[in-house]
Amino acid sequence: MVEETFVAPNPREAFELAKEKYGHFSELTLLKAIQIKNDEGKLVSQITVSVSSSDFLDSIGYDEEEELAKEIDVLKEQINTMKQLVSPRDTVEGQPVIDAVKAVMLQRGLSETWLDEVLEEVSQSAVADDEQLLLSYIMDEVDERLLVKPEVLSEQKIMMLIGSTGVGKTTTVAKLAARYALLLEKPLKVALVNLDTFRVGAYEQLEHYAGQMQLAHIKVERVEAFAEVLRELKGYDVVLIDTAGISPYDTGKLIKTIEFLKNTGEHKIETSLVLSATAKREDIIDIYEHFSFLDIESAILTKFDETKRVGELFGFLIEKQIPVSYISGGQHVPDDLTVATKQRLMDRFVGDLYE
Ligand SMILES: Nc1nc2c(ncn2[C@@H]2O[C@H](COP(=O)(O)OP(=O)(O)OP(=O)(O)O)[C@@H](O)[C@H]2O)c(=O)[nH]1
Ligand SMILES: [Mg+2]
Repeated sequence: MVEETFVAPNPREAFELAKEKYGHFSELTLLKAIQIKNDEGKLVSQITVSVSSSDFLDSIGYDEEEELAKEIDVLKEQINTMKQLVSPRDTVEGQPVIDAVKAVMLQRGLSETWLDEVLEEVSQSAVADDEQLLLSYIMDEVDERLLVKPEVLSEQKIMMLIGSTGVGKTTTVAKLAARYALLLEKPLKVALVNLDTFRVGAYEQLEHYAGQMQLAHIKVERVEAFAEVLRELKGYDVVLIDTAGISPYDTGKLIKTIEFLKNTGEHKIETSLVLSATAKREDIIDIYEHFSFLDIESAILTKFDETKRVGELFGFLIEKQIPVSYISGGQHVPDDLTVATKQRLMDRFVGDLYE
Protein backbone atom coordinates (compact mmCIF):
# COMPACT_ATOMS: atom_id res chain seq x y z
CA MET A 1 0.00 0.00 0.00
CA VAL A 2 1.04 3.59 -0.62
CA GLU A 3 0.13 6.55 1.57
CA GLU A 4 -0.67 9.93 0.10
CA THR A 5 -1.75 13.21 1.66
CA PHE A 6 -4.34 15.71 0.43
CA VAL A 7 -4.91 19.24 1.75
CA ALA A 8 -8.17 21.23 1.64
CA PRO A 9 -10.08 23.69 3.84
CA ASN A 10 -11.87 20.81 5.62
CA PRO A 11 -11.47 17.02 5.90
CA ARG A 12 -14.50 16.28 3.71
CA GLU A 13 -13.11 18.35 0.79
CA ALA A 14 -9.69 16.82 1.25
CA PHE A 15 -11.30 13.38 1.00
CA GLU A 16 -13.15 14.54 -2.13
CA LEU A 17 -9.76 15.40 -3.69
CA ALA A 18 -8.55 11.91 -2.87
CA LYS A 19 -11.67 10.41 -4.40
CA GLU A 20 -11.28 12.58 -7.50
CA LYS A 21 -7.83 11.15 -7.98
CA TYR A 22 -8.49 7.57 -6.94
CA GLY A 23 -12.27 7.34 -6.98
CA HIS A 24 -12.28 4.87 -9.83
CA PHE A 25 -10.14 2.50 -7.82
CA SER A 26 -11.82 0.22 -5.36
CA GLU A 27 -9.57 0.54 -2.36
CA LEU A 28 -9.11 3.91 -0.71
CA THR A 29 -8.66 3.94 3.07
CA LEU A 30 -8.60 7.04 5.23
CA LEU A 31 -5.67 6.64 7.61
CA LYS A 32 -5.37 10.01 9.30
CA ALA A 33 -6.82 13.53 9.36
CA ILE A 34 -5.03 16.45 11.00
CA GLN A 35 -5.13 20.22 10.95
CA ILE A 36 -2.02 22.05 9.72
CA LYS A 37 -1.14 25.66 8.96
CA ASN A 38 -0.59 26.45 5.30
CA ASP A 39 2.03 28.92 3.96
CA GLU A 40 -0.29 31.83 4.75
CA GLY A 41 -0.73 30.64 8.34
CA LYS A 42 -4.33 29.51 7.79
CA LEU A 43 -5.59 26.28 9.40
CA VAL A 44 -6.33 23.69 6.75
CA SER A 45 -7.08 19.96 6.85
CA GLN A 46 -4.60 17.37 5.74
CA ILE A 47 -5.73 13.80 5.28
CA THR A 48 -3.65 10.73 4.62
CA VAL A 49 -5.12 7.92 2.56
CA SER A 50 -3.71 4.60 1.51
CA VAL A 51 -4.14 3.12 -1.95
CA SER A 52 -2.77 -0.06 -3.40
CA SER A 53 0.68 0.30 -4.93
CA SER A 54 -0.58 -0.60 -8.40
CA ASP A 55 -3.37 2.05 -8.27
CA PHE A 56 -0.84 4.61 -7.15
CA LEU A 57 1.56 3.72 -9.97
CA ASP A 58 -1.29 3.86 -12.48
CA SER A 59 -2.38 7.26 -11.22
CA ILE A 60 1.01 8.85 -11.78
CA GLY A 61 1.70 6.95 -14.98
CA TYR A 62 4.75 5.30 -13.54
CA ASP A 63 6.57 2.48 -15.18
CA GLU A 64 6.30 -0.46 -12.81
CA GLU A 65 9.77 -1.73 -13.70
CA GLU A 66 11.28 1.63 -12.97
CA GLU A 67 9.52 1.66 -9.60
CA LEU A 68 10.73 -1.86 -8.86
CA ALA A 69 14.30 -0.87 -9.68
CA LYS A 70 14.03 1.98 -7.18
CA GLU A 71 12.65 -0.32 -4.51
CA ILE A 72 15.56 -2.69 -5.09
CA ASP A 73 17.98 0.22 -4.60
CA VAL A 74 16.31 1.10 -1.30
CA LEU A 75 16.47 -2.53 -0.20
CA LYS A 76 20.16 -2.71 -1.11
CA GLU A 77 20.79 0.36 0.98
CA GLN A 78 18.90 -1.15 3.92
CA ILE A 79 20.82 -4.38 3.65
CA ASN A 80 24.13 -2.47 3.65
CA THR A 81 23.16 -0.67 6.83
CA MET A 82 22.12 -3.95 8.40
CA LYS A 83 25.43 -5.41 7.37
CA GLN A 84 27.17 -2.69 9.36
CA LEU A 85 25.17 -3.75 12.38
CA VAL A 86 26.83 -7.14 12.29
CA SER A 87 30.23 -5.93 11.14
CA PRO A 88 33.20 -8.04 12.29
CA ARG A 89 33.97 -5.68 15.18
CA ASP A 90 30.66 -6.65 16.74
CA THR A 91 31.04 -10.37 16.41
CA VAL A 92 32.95 -12.68 18.63
CA GLU A 93 35.90 -14.08 16.77
CA GLY A 94 35.24 -17.50 15.34
CA GLN A 95 31.51 -17.39 16.09
CA PRO A 96 29.23 -18.26 13.21
CA VAL A 97 27.16 -15.65 11.40
CA ILE A 98 24.00 -17.03 12.91
CA ASP A 99 25.08 -16.16 16.47
CA ALA A 100 26.04 -12.61 15.53
CA VAL A 101 22.72 -11.95 13.81
CA LYS A 102 20.86 -13.52 16.71
CA ALA A 103 22.71 -11.26 19.16
CA VAL A 104 21.66 -8.15 17.23
CA MET A 105 18.03 -9.24 17.13
CA LEU A 106 18.00 -10.24 20.81
CA GLN A 107 19.39 -6.84 21.69
CA ARG A 108 16.53 -5.33 19.74
CA GLY A 109 13.97 -7.14 21.84
CA LEU A 110 12.93 -10.16 19.78
CA SER A 111 12.45 -13.22 21.94
CA GLU A 112 15.08 -15.94 22.03
CA THR A 113 12.57 -18.76 21.67
CA TRP A 114 11.07 -17.19 18.57
CA LEU A 115 14.50 -16.42 17.06
CA ASP A 116 15.71 -19.97 17.71
CA GLU A 117 12.65 -21.32 15.98
CA VAL A 118 13.18 -19.09 12.94
CA LEU A 119 16.93 -19.65 12.78
CA GLU A 120 16.51 -23.40 13.12
CA GLU A 121 14.64 -23.42 9.82
CA VAL A 122 17.60 -21.99 7.92
CA SER A 123 20.54 -23.16 10.00
CA GLN A 124 21.49 -25.83 7.46
CA SER A 125 21.09 -23.64 4.39
CA ALA A 126 23.36 -21.14 2.63
CA VAL A 127 21.30 -18.29 4.11
CA ALA A 128 22.97 -18.96 7.45
CA ASP A 129 26.42 -18.20 5.99
CA ASP A 130 25.61 -14.70 4.87
CA GLU A 131 24.71 -11.87 7.27
CA GLN A 132 22.82 -9.89 4.66
CA LEU A 133 20.70 -12.81 3.60
CA LEU A 134 20.06 -13.91 7.14
CA LEU A 135 19.01 -10.44 8.26
CA SER A 136 16.64 -10.02 5.35
CA TYR A 137 15.26 -13.48 6.05
CA ILE A 138 14.48 -12.53 9.66
CA MET A 139 12.95 -9.23 8.56
CA ASP A 140 10.71 -11.16 6.18
CA GLU A 141 9.66 -13.43 9.02
CA VAL A 142 8.89 -10.43 11.26
CA ASP A 143 6.87 -8.93 8.42
CA GLU A 144 4.97 -12.16 7.91
CA ARG A 145 4.26 -12.89 11.56
CA LEU A 146 3.29 -9.39 12.68
CA LEU A 147 -0.48 -9.35 12.43
CA VAL A 148 -2.75 -6.45 11.56
CA LYS A 149 -6.50 -6.38 12.20
CA PRO A 150 -8.37 -4.70 9.37
CA GLU A 151 -11.09 -2.20 10.25
CA VAL A 152 -14.48 -3.78 9.56
CA LEU A 153 -17.43 -1.43 9.75
CA SER A 154 -20.02 -3.32 7.75
CA GLU A 155 -21.76 -4.63 10.87
CA GLN A 156 -22.28 -3.23 14.37
CA LYS A 157 -18.94 -2.83 16.09
CA ILE A 158 -18.84 -3.06 19.87
CA MET A 159 -15.33 -2.47 21.05
CA MET A 160 -14.08 -2.52 24.62
CA LEU A 161 -10.72 -1.01 25.49
CA ILE A 162 -8.87 -2.52 28.42
CA GLY A 163 -5.38 -2.03 29.79
CA SER A 164 -3.21 -0.73 32.58
CA THR A 165 -3.71 2.65 34.20
CA GLY A 166 -2.75 5.67 32.12
CA VAL A 167 -1.94 3.88 28.86
CA GLY A 168 -4.35 6.10 26.91
CA LYS A 169 -7.65 4.16 26.84
CA THR A 170 -9.98 7.13 27.30
CA THR A 171 -8.05 9.34 24.87
CA THR A 172 -8.11 6.51 22.31
CA VAL A 173 -11.87 6.00 22.78
CA ALA A 174 -12.32 9.73 22.05
CA LYS A 175 -10.07 9.54 18.98
CA LEU A 176 -11.88 6.46 17.66
CA ALA A 177 -15.25 8.13 18.28
CA ALA A 178 -14.14 11.18 16.29
CA ARG A 179 -12.85 8.98 13.50
CA TYR A 180 -16.09 7.01 13.16
CA ALA A 181 -18.53 9.85 13.82
CA LEU A 182 -16.83 12.75 12.05
CA LEU A 183 -13.99 11.76 9.78
CA LEU A 184 -15.22 8.86 7.71
CA GLU A 185 -16.71 9.51 4.32
CA LYS A 186 -19.99 8.06 5.58
CA PRO A 187 -20.18 9.15 9.24
CA LEU A 188 -21.36 6.42 11.61
CA LYS A 189 -23.69 6.59 14.58
CA VAL A 190 -21.46 6.27 17.62
CA ALA A 191 -22.29 5.73 21.30
CA LEU A 192 -19.87 5.78 24.22
CA VAL A 193 -20.17 3.60 27.29
CA ASN A 194 -18.30 4.04 30.52
CA LEU A 195 -17.59 1.06 32.71
CA ASP A 196 -14.95 3.08 34.47
CA THR A 197 -16.78 4.01 37.61
CA PHE A 198 -13.90 3.34 39.97
CA ARG A 199 -11.85 6.45 39.40
CA VAL A 200 -13.17 9.87 40.36
CA GLY A 201 -13.60 11.95 37.20
CA ALA A 202 -13.37 9.03 34.78
CA TYR A 203 -16.93 9.51 33.51
CA GLU A 204 -16.48 13.28 33.24
CA GLN A 205 -13.27 12.84 31.20
CA LEU A 206 -15.14 10.95 28.50
CA GLU A 207 -18.28 13.07 28.88
CA HIS A 208 -16.19 16.09 27.89
CA TYR A 209 -15.50 14.49 24.48
CA ALA A 210 -19.03 13.07 24.16
CA GLY A 211 -20.38 16.59 24.71
CA GLN A 212 -18.04 18.13 22.14
CA MET A 213 -19.03 15.57 19.52
CA GLN A 214 -22.65 15.36 20.66
CA LEU A 215 -22.53 11.62 21.14
CA ALA A 216 -24.66 9.40 23.33
CA HIS A 217 -22.75 8.53 26.49
CA ILE A 218 -23.93 6.02 29.07
CA LYS A 219 -22.52 5.04 32.44
CA VAL A 220 -22.96 1.38 33.43
CA GLU A 221 -22.42 0.75 37.11
CA ARG A 222 -24.08 -2.60 37.66
CA VAL A 223 -22.95 -5.74 35.88
CA GLU A 224 -26.59 -6.85 35.47
CA ALA A 225 -27.41 -3.66 33.53
CA PHE A 226 -24.72 -4.15 30.89
CA ALA A 227 -26.55 -6.43 28.45
CA GLU A 228 -29.65 -4.25 28.67
CA VAL A 229 -27.65 -1.10 27.84
CA LEU A 230 -26.08 -2.86 24.85
CA ARG A 231 -29.56 -3.90 23.72
CA GLU A 232 -30.71 -0.26 23.93
CA LEU A 233 -27.78 0.73 21.74
CA LYS A 234 -28.78 -1.69 18.98
CA GLY A 235 -29.36 1.16 16.53
CA TYR A 236 -25.78 2.47 16.83
CA ASP A 237 -23.14 1.45 14.28
CA VAL A 238 -20.31 1.69 16.77
CA VAL A 239 -20.34 1.31 20.56
CA LEU A 240 -17.06 2.17 22.24
CA ILE A 241 -16.59 1.01 25.82
CA ASP A 242 -14.07 2.68 28.10
CA THR A 243 -12.94 0.74 31.17
CA ALA A 244 -11.04 1.45 34.35
CA GLY A 245 -7.27 1.25 34.14
CA ILE A 246 -6.23 -1.92 35.92
CA SER A 247 -2.87 -2.52 37.45
CA PRO A 248 -1.97 -6.15 36.66
CA TYR A 249 -1.91 -6.77 40.41
CA ASP A 250 -5.37 -5.37 41.13
CA THR A 251 -7.41 -8.58 41.09
CA GLY A 252 -10.57 -6.85 42.33
CA LYS A 253 -10.94 -4.59 39.30
CA LEU A 254 -9.96 -7.39 36.95
CA ILE A 255 -12.68 -9.68 38.34
CA LYS A 256 -15.23 -6.89 38.00
CA THR A 257 -14.28 -6.41 34.33
CA ILE A 258 -14.56 -10.16 33.75
CA GLU A 259 -18.04 -10.08 35.28
CA PHE A 260 -19.04 -7.35 32.87
CA LEU A 261 -17.72 -9.38 29.95
CA LYS A 262 -19.68 -12.43 31.09
CA ASN A 263 -22.85 -10.36 31.08
CA THR A 264 -23.00 -9.07 27.55
CA GLY A 265 -26.05 -11.13 26.64
CA GLU A 266 -26.19 -11.93 22.95
CA HIS A 267 -23.68 -9.23 22.05
CA LYS A 268 -20.28 -9.93 20.58
CA ILE A 269 -17.67 -7.60 21.98
CA GLU A 270 -14.22 -7.03 20.50
CA THR A 271 -11.86 -6.74 23.45
CA SER A 272 -8.87 -4.64 22.60
CA LEU A 273 -5.80 -4.46 24.80
CA VAL A 274 -4.27 -1.00 24.87
CA LEU A 275 -0.49 -1.20 25.20
CA SER A 276 1.93 1.66 25.57
CA ALA A 277 4.93 1.44 23.26
CA THR A 278 7.01 2.72 26.17
CA ALA A 279 6.31 -0.33 28.36
CA LYS A 280 9.14 -2.73 29.12
CA ARG A 281 9.01 -6.32 27.89
CA GLU A 282 8.60 -7.81 31.39
CA ASP A 283 5.77 -5.39 32.11
CA ILE A 284 4.02 -6.17 28.82
CA ILE A 285 4.22 -9.89 29.59
CA ASP A 286 2.85 -9.31 33.12
CA ILE A 287 0.01 -7.24 31.70
CA TYR A 288 -0.79 -9.81 29.05
CA GLU A 289 -0.80 -12.70 31.50
CA HIS A 290 -3.27 -10.91 33.75
CA PHE A 291 -5.51 -9.71 30.95
CA SER A 292 -5.30 -12.75 28.69
CA PHE A 293 -8.40 -14.45 30.08
CA LEU A 294 -10.45 -11.49 28.88
CA ASP A 295 -10.10 -13.03 25.42
CA ILE A 296 -8.08 -10.32 23.73
CA GLU A 297 -8.83 -9.94 20.03
CA SER A 298 -6.61 -7.04 19.08
CA ALA A 299 -4.08 -4.57 20.42
CA ILE A 300 -4.04 -0.79 20.15
CA LEU A 301 -0.55 0.65 20.49
CA THR A 302 -0.28 4.06 22.14
CA LYS A 303 2.51 6.55 22.87
CA PHE A 304 4.31 5.70 19.64
CA ASP A 305 5.59 9.26 19.70
CA GLU A 306 7.41 8.69 22.99
CA THR A 307 9.84 5.98 21.95
CA LYS A 308 11.82 4.85 18.95
CA ARG A 309 12.48 1.38 20.34
CA VAL A 310 9.60 -0.92 19.48
CA GLY A 311 11.45 -4.23 19.14
CA GLU A 312 10.33 -5.55 22.54
CA LEU A 313 6.71 -4.72 21.89
CA PHE A 314 6.82 -6.20 18.40
CA GLY A 315 8.59 -9.31 19.70
CA PHE A 316 5.76 -9.78 22.16
CA LEU A 317 3.03 -9.22 19.53
CA ILE A 318 4.66 -11.76 17.25
CA GLU A 319 5.07 -14.29 20.02
CA LYS A 320 1.45 -14.03 21.17
CA GLN A 321 0.09 -13.49 17.64
CA ILE A 322 -2.05 -10.51 18.65
CA PRO A 323 -3.15 -8.40 15.68
CA VAL A 324 -2.72 -4.63 15.90
CA SER A 325 -5.73 -2.51 14.96
CA TYR A 326 -4.73 1.13 15.64
CA ILE A 327 -1.65 3.14 16.48
CA SER A 328 -1.73 6.30 18.58
CA GLY A 329 1.15 8.70 18.23
CA GLY A 330 0.28 11.72 20.38
CA GLN A 331 -2.14 13.32 22.80
CA HIS A 332 -4.31 15.20 20.30
CA VAL A 333 -7.90 14.17 19.73
CA PRO A 334 -8.67 13.21 16.99
CA ASP A 335 -5.47 13.81 15.05
CA ASP A 336 -2.97 11.36 16.43
CA LEU A 337 -4.62 8.05 15.60
CA THR A 338 -3.98 5.90 12.54
CA VAL A 339 -5.21 2.57 11.33
CA ALA A 340 -2.43 0.02 11.79
CA THR A 341 -0.89 -1.17 8.55
CA LYS A 342 1.95 -3.63 7.99
CA GLN A 343 3.90 -0.91 6.24
CA ARG A 344 3.67 1.50 9.18
CA LEU A 345 4.67 -1.18 11.67
CA MET A 346 7.56 -2.45 9.56
CA ASP A 347 8.81 1.08 8.87
CA ARG A 348 9.03 1.59 12.61
CA PHE A 349 10.72 -1.75 13.22
CA VAL A 350 13.32 -1.24 10.49
CA GLY A 351 13.90 2.28 11.85
CA ASP A 352 14.36 0.74 15.29
CA LEU A 353 17.22 -1.40 13.97
CA TYR A 354 19.22 1.67 13.04
CA GLU A 355 18.92 3.41 16.40
N1 LIG B 1 2.44 11.06 24.10
C1 LIG B 1 1.26 10.44 24.10
N2 LIG B 1 0.42 10.59 25.11
C2 LIG B 1 -0.76 9.94 25.08
C3 LIG B 1 -1.14 9.11 24.01
N3 LIG B 1 -2.37 8.59 24.28
C4 LIG B 1 -2.73 9.11 25.48
N4 LIG B 1 -1.78 9.92 25.97
C5 LIG B 1 -1.75 10.65 27.23
O1 LIG B 1 -1.67 9.73 28.31
C6 LIG B 1 -2.33 10.25 29.46
C7 LIG B 1 -3.35 9.24 29.97
O2 LIG B 1 -4.37 9.09 28.97
P1 LIG B 1 -5.80 8.51 29.31
O3 LIG B 1 -6.52 8.37 28.03
O4 LIG B 1 -6.46 9.25 30.41
O5 LIG B 1 -5.37 7.08 29.83
P2 LIG B 1 -6.30 5.94 30.43
O6 LIG B 1 -5.71 4.65 30.00
O7 LIG B 1 -7.70 6.18 30.10
O8 LIG B 1 -6.05 6.17 31.98
P3 LIG B 1 -6.91 5.54 33.20
O9 LIG B 1 -8.34 5.65 32.86
O10 LIG B 1 -6.50 6.35 34.37
O11 LIG B 1 -6.45 4.12 33.33
C8 LIG B 1 -2.98 11.56 29.02
O12 LIG B 1 -2.14 12.61 29.40
C9 LIG B 1 -3.03 11.44 27.49
O13 LIG B 1 -3.01 12.69 26.86
C10 LIG B 1 -0.21 8.95 22.91
O14 LIG B 1 -0.43 8.23 21.93
N5 LIG B 1 0.98 9.64 23.00
MG1 LIG C 1 -9.39 6.36 31.34
